[in-house]
Amino acid sequence: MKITTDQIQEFNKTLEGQHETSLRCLRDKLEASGVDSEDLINKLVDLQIAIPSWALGTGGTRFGRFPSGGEPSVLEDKIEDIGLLHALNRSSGAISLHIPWDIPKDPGAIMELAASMDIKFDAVNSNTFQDQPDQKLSYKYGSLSHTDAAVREQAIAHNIEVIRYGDQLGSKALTVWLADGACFPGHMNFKKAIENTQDSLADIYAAMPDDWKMLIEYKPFEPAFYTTVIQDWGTSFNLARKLGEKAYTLVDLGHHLPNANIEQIVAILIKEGKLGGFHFNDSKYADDDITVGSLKPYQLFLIFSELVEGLHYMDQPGEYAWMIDASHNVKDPLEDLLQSVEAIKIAYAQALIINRKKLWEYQENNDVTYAQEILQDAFRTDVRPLLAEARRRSGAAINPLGLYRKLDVRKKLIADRGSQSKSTGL
Ligand code: PSV
Ligand code: MN
Repeated sequence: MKITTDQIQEFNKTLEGQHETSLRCLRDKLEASGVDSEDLINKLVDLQIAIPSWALGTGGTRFGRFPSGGEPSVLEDKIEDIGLLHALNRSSGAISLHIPWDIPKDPGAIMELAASMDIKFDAVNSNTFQDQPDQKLSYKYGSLSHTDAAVREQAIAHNIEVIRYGDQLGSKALTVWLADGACFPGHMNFKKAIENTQDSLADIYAAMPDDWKMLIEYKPFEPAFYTTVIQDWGTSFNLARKLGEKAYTLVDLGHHLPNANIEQIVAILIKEGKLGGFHFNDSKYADDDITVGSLKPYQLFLIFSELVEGLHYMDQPGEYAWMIDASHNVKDPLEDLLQSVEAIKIAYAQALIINRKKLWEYQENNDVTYAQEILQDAFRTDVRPLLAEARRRSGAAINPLGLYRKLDVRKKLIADRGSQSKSTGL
């Protein structure tokens, strides 16, 4: 299924009057406080968020799964789904593949299909957390950290194979997330496990093309319940530091123990030049993988505030991988992804309107009250008309979710693919 320019324009016409009124009000308010709203709109047009190939189907837990139908079961259909998202918001112009869930059988044809929808290939993800049917050795007790060198070699070879796939598609980064860890105290020798991991990563690093990045994800627990080998940002940072300048830390918002100060982690990684990118999601308890910004929008805003602050701090601002990593248990995955992209862009726009100079002044003078005020003033500004304008100018829908519902996209996907079609992934 495709959404045409005519459908978008026709829909936008019905919303234009109301949109222009709210945009005018917001622009007046922002210009009065010295914000260049044109510049802001351009920045919003430019921000693209990668969609993971595994988030287009219904997620679930070990207790069950309740698919709503029309899921994309092959890579071509997944790209088609991202094409729909990108047509609706013009902000989802990248896909992140998980191998072997989504092996491109004919890379040339896949690239052509993606290019026809203006979609690029973001970081590729390896998978040594599951055993595949044709696999020789098991990852039951780990992969890159395993006690047995033969298992480590198999996991290294897999990661190198993933790089090769990504290279054929124009990806420039490998994301490594390890489920390696221990379920019970005593099982894992901490020092040996991290040493093995460091050595295995060095072999993978050596096989990366020069213009690639390695993004090392961390997570405190799950699926291992006692501990994970790369449990926190410090461990990831240390691995990346030792590997070299092409290795970075990847921050998945859901991979922190409760109440961790993620914005501070982000600031320190920026300062050290080791922030590689994000997996955006939201959570209340642990790795809940729910819609970005649905629970802690202020935290998301504070993270973006550090990112914008980083633009001033660095001589050369870093280029980060922006990706969603979520699971949709009871919502239509495409609707959830539209909401997530919107939440990310709202946080970004709010961070851009912070009066940075004043904030620095208040920080220097320890004016605690006004430092807080300046942040909250930006956070409490409804910036959605700016997002809508950025979309309108780039040929997207003023209200993507509204058009998605109006066109009855899910119903059409079910008619095309059937009510039982299942997506690969977790
Ligand atoms: C692990 O929880 C994780 O965040 C990693 O990024 C995986 O690759 C992804 O989720 C798989 O769903
Ligand atoms: Mn993740």
